[in-house]
Amino acid sequence: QADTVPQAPEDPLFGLMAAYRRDDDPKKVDLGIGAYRDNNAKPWVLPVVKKADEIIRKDPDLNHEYLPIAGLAEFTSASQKLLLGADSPALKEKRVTSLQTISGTGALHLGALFLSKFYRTNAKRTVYFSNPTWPNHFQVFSNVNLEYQQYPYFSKETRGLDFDGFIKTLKGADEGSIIVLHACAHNPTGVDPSQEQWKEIAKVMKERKLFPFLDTAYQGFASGDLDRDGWAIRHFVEQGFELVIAQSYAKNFGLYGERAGCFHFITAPSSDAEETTKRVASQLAILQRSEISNPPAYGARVASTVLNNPELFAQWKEDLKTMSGRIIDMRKALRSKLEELGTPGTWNHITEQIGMFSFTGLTEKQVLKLREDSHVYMTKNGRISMAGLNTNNVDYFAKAVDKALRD
Ligand code: PLP
Ligand code: TYF
Repeated sequence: QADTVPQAPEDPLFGLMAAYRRDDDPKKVDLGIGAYRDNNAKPWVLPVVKKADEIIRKDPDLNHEYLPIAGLAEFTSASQKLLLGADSPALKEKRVTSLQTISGTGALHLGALFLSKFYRTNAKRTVYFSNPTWPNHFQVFSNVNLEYQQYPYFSKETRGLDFDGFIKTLKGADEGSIIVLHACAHNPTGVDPSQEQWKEIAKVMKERKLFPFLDTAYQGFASGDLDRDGWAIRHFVEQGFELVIAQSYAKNFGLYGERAGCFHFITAPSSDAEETTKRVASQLAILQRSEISNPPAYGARVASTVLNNPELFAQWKEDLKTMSGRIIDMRKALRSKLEELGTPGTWNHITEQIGMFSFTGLTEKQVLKLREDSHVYMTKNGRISMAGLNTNNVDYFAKAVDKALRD
């Protein structure tokens, strides 16, 4: 029977990582995967995570029992506060239900699965993604048979936001369409709407009765400020939408492989909102039970230990500043080196874009040339992970780009 199974293509990002590992040139540069690296190009365990780990290990009552279906309660409630603010009316009015998930991907999946089963507002239940978006969005939503379209997002001319195209598509979308929004530090472009633009996006979505599906994988990583990076989410919640949020702690805690994340459903304000939220929670628990029974404990314990301890929380903010600060320094260094070399084109977008990634504007041909000639690895769409740059390789990379653009 299995001889009818067609060969699937390799995941492009993981394929790129494998090609990097096979390259034995000492000058090679990895700008592929979106994972933080320190100035020596090494993975970085956050000092606050090390501290939390020690605290967890010292606990004489630590055991390896199953967590509840919805996960570690201290973790999900701290996650709500981190996203929405401790005094959020949505929390006071018991309009929020949250489940611990297999990182952000698991939260996206649980949300998509829930909507595929219960979302009735729009018969077609079309999902809209930004163009471009994180490629996994397509697979996660297609897997539960939701159809997707895309809204314009990135302008090739300005290398910034195509705000007019974005708004025009929202205005033309069928009522009830699901709109996936990157809450901050858009992957892959590094381009976010301004607060004024977010207000307009929310206004149009409200008018057109569109459903926000917020994906937040970089809170604290974009600006180094948790509240600032959480602004768009809080704005949508304040507007009284019914909405969902997929939250990942992979990047902001460096807990990639531990799969710590959370899914949140927020009911719109109404007299029976609390009851509605309870019914939603009961269905989410059944979906979670059938898929993973209960989520993994370690990553959630680490995050929860930090989120619930004021001293550790303060240290976490410092660690976030270390990561986001180093990335901002690398943006400045790359831009100034390219400008110093007089590399063809303009390079202001390197410092204007934010978060883990920059969309350089390099073409696929130039990307492949950089790989061939200079052993620099980046995705074919011209995205670089800023975290792969450091004081030892940024000049080398700038010169390699300069060469690729002149040949
Ligand atoms: N959403 C976006 C836009 C991302 O960039 C990522 C990570 O790269 C995720 C979600 C979730 O990743 P994870 O499942 O590792 O938390
Ligand atoms: O855009 C990126 O670089 C990410 C990396 O579970 C990634 O796709 C890899 C694994 C994963 C989530 C994100």
